[in-house]
Amino acid sequence: MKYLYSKKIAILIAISFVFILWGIISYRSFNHNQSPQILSLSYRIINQYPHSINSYTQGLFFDGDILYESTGSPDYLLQTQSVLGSLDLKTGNIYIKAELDRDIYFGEGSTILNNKIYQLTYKNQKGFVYDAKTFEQIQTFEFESREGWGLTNDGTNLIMSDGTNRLIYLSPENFKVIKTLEVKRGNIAQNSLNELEYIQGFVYANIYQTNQIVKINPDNGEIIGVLDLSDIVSQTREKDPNIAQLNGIAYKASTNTVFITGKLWPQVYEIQLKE
Ligand SMILES: [Ca+2]
Repeated sequence: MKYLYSKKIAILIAISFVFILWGIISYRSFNHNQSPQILSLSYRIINQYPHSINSYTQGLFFDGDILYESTGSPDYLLQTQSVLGSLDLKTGNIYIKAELDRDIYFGEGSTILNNKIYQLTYKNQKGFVYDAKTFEQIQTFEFESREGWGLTNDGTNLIMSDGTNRLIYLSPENFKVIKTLEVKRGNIAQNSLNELEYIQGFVYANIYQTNQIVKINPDNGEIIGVLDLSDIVSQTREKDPNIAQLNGIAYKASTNTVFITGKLWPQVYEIQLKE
């Protein structure tokens, strides 16, 4: 009798154990399903244009239908300049509107907001503001990040990257930090956010040293889509083995297309995004 009683308890414990285990597994899978789904974004190439192989691209944006680029100037690449200029997509020439002294500054990301063009520098913790019509330098500003990388805007604030997983929103008037967004891929911090573009309510960012552009939800920093441009990168490398990283996204509103290029690339690609 006593033996039978112990056996019943053992069975009861075993059943409870199974239920607890089932509960844990269900809970974990439920939590897993709660993390955002990351879509693979697809695209098609609409057009290709020439681009100067001396342009070490750090910023790319449209003012109306005119494409602008800002470039950097690594010491070991003597042919490079830190300039801001418009691109002639027929020839690949860059018409220089402003140039920084490369002995002092390394030009980084740029963007246009309310008729002013803003440009970051890499390690001087300093940015420049130009009149978008005359390209006269009208102001300089300082920022807290140790390094300046990409720059875009959401129509109200400047949004900069600094090589970490942070997007920093700055007031275009007094350059105070409005908010900081921690960008995550699933639960993991996404570092090396580089050139940026704000497209229809989302922030797109090149990830340095990769062939990926990520689509970020600006409400919570979650990556919700990944655009893998490995095919475009290898196609470009076949044309010119000396190209450096993919870096440069510019949205052309009039055609709803996106222009993509990279450092020292011989080509600019016009692509259409599909989900
Ligand atoms: Ca851009």
